[in-house]
Amino acid sequence: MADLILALDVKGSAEAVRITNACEGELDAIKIGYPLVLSAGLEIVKELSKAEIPIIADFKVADIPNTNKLICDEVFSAGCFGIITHAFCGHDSLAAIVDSAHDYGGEAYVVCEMSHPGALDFLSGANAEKMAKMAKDAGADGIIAPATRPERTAVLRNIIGNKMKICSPGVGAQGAQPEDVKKYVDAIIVGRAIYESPDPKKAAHDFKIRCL
Ligand code: NUP
Repeated sequence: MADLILALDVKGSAEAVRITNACEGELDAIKIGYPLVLSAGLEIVKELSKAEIPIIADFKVADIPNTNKLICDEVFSAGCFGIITHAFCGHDSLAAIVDSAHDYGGEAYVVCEMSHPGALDFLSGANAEKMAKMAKDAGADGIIAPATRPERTAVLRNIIGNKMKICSPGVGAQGAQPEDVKKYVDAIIVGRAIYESPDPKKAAHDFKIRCL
């Protein structure tokens, strides 16, 4: 069974709260990112926290260690439970994120292979495998691996083992189905197929059932 994470890439707090409330009882976590935070401010975390489910900041952090730590300070002080980071800046940048997340009692997830077609240019293959190994060595809590390429997610699962989580985007609008990856992952990430649905609760419920 895989959890359901809503990718809440809507604009503004009113729409974010509307979708969150509509999906009450169906979600295991909410993932926020630049579209929402740039339009509504980081204060949106406090508002969404009323739903009492973990909030993960998908900022795909990619900077020097000091800047990464400063970003973590903001994210975790705002009330987020987790952060998504890139790993291609190297082991020290990654360590800053993982250590900072753990200092706050939070979790860090590392993008290894992305779900979109252009990922095949850089963020796939041997690079992805190297980053999965780096994520494991850094003590990260999980990785991001693509539902759109389940065979690759299986390869990355073999590298990290069963103690780390895999959160897998690409289900719904990007074409993957929950059944493609649920046996390899701990959670699927679904955005547009839920928040653009005329009935977000039903859409979320249907995905949840299909993750069983
Ligand atoms: O490889 C990735 N692919 C991906 O789609 C890594 C991600 N973090 N995401 C995010 O997952 C993307 O930014 C969006 O927030 C969500 C997928 O949304 P949707 O395609 O289901 O609408």
